Amino acid sequence: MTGSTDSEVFIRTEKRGRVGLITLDRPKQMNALNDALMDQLGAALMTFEQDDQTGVIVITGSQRAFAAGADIAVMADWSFADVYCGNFITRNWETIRQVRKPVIAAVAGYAMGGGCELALACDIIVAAESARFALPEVKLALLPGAGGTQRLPRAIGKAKAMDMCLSARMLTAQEADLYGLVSRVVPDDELLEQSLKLATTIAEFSLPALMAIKTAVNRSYEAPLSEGLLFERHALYERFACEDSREGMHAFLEKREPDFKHC
Ligand code: CO8
Repeated sequence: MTGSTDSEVFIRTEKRGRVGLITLDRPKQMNALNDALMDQLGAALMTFEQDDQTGVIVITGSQRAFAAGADIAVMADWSFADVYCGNFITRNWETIRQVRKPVIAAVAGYAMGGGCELALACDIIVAAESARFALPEVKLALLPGAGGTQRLPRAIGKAKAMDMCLSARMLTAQEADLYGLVSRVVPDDELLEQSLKLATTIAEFSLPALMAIKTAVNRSYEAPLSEGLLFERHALYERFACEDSREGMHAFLEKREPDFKHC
């Protein structure tokens, strides 16, 4: 049912300063997402989330594929009972939603189906020129089930999202940039370097401020404007209870670099 043995490892993790890097590593299947990979990804995300010395997390894949979607070979013979009783997706796909630190997807090659949805669940997508984004589940008589029908229209609007979901249209990195799906496009050979550079820049800022910003921006998807504005105002007030905010403002006035303690 899982398409792997318990001992197989499908991700690699490492620390680069205050950045936690997670590399999806299931090359023969183009990083197709199975239970074991998603369990390992969830565990790695939570490890970095709980690590005081990590400020930002980067998820990347290979040159050929960020991830080609859910593992079709595993899903092919599942029944309704398998997915319903087994709580498919919900049981181990949504750990990323619990992460309060910023998460960057560094995408080269194919980001398809669940792979595209994983990127959409991240806070920033940096795309290599080779990146290709699609939600081709319709070809399998399925539909995007890990947030694609909800996050894609919020990212690029209904017209483009319907086109992608209903026709399986694949976007180039340039199209994804034009439509607002990705934050920036970089040459392939600079993807990791530029993503880590961006992550390092972000990770140097005060972590509680970063978490508050992430929460407030995400709230704009969930709440009416008046509620979102109220949430934002209180999030700002809370910054004044934080040592880092005083340090940031005093450092500016004293024309020096701030020394954030991430508290
Ligand atoms: N699942 C399983 N195996 C895969 C997958 C996949 N999603 N994608 C690629 N592979 C395997 C191929 O079967 C092939 O294996 P083998 O060498 O043993 O034959 C190997 O990876 C290389 O693939 P290709 O030979 O097809 O390589 P190409 O360069 O010709 O094509 C593509 C690359 C375009 C990515 C092509 O492989 C493809 O179209 N893959 C399927 C993409 C897809 O349909 N994704 C959506 C899957 S459904 C889904 O994600 C549902 C989401 C629901 C929520 C998610 C919950 C987990």
